[in-house]
Amino acid sequence: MNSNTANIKEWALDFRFWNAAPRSCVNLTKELIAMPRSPDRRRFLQSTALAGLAATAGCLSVASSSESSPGDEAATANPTDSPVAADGNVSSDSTCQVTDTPSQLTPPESLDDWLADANGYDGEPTRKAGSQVDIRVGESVDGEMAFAPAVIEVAPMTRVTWDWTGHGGQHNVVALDSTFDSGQPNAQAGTSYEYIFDETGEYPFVSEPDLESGMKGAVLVREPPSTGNQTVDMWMRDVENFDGTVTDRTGSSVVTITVGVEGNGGSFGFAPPVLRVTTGTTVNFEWTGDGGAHNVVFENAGIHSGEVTHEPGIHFQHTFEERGTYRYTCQPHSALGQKGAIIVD
Ligand SMILES: [Cu+2]
Repeated sequence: MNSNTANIKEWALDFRFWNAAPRSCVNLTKELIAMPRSPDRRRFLQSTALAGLAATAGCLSVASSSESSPGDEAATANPTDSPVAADGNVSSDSTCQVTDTPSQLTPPESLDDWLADANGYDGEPTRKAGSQVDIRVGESVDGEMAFAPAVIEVAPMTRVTWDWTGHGGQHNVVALDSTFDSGQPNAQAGTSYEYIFDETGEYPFVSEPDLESGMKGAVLVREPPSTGNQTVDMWMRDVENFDGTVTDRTGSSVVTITVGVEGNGGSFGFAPPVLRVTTGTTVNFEWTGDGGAHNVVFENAGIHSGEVTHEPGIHFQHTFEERGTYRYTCQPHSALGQKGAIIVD
């Protein structure tokens, strides 16, 4: 590690320390947050003057930029460059040097306990199946500022983008384990920060100015649900109302699949999403009437319900005489993840 990197690390430690310090340090904290504390911080400072910051992991872009220089320069900034010169040597100011105060930004022992008072979180992570997921920064929930959704579950290699609403003052996005850090708090609507999660794990994060008021959340990176049937797993990978369960109705002569249940960002789900039946079973597809007009189109067997419809009721049935793994979708909502599968044994 060269000395510049070491400096940056010290900055990072200093900032955590100061930010967690008592109220008497408020003014100093304000000075500090205008200074670099990590490579990302430096990147952010540079990017404030640039538009269209290149979209790489851990990049932040600011909507109000006035210049139109390409963002590549900032995105590829060498993190070992000398930190931006500080006007005052704040680390020599002793008013906040309470050396035993632990940083508040350390991963919690129990994530569930830590999330218990997260604004806008009901205890159930929101599973997001796409490769790109957005979180709003500064959503008013019961009068409190929240991330929305506060807690998401995603698969590895998902790109998560935090989008500032501009509401509720200054916010930032900082992982408790320092995995990601959007830089200094910002109140500008249209600001965004993104990070690509390539490893499974639990990543709690906060908005530092709102640390005490519950504006926090977590990204839970988990392998996608698996049934053990690879064809099904691949097909269902982007289906949010699928949790890996195969509903076993083998031996039933008639089974109903509901079309237009809650899921995939609206009433865009089939239920049960994955069904196991035996040959000779008739499957009825019953529309709820929710989520607009749906249809049912099978990928691999020339089976389909025909025209889309939004009317409640059973509009389609099929008797499966051949074994196989059948995949189907609703054409208008396929991209949203309205998909299902039937395993016929
Ligand atoms: Cu549909």
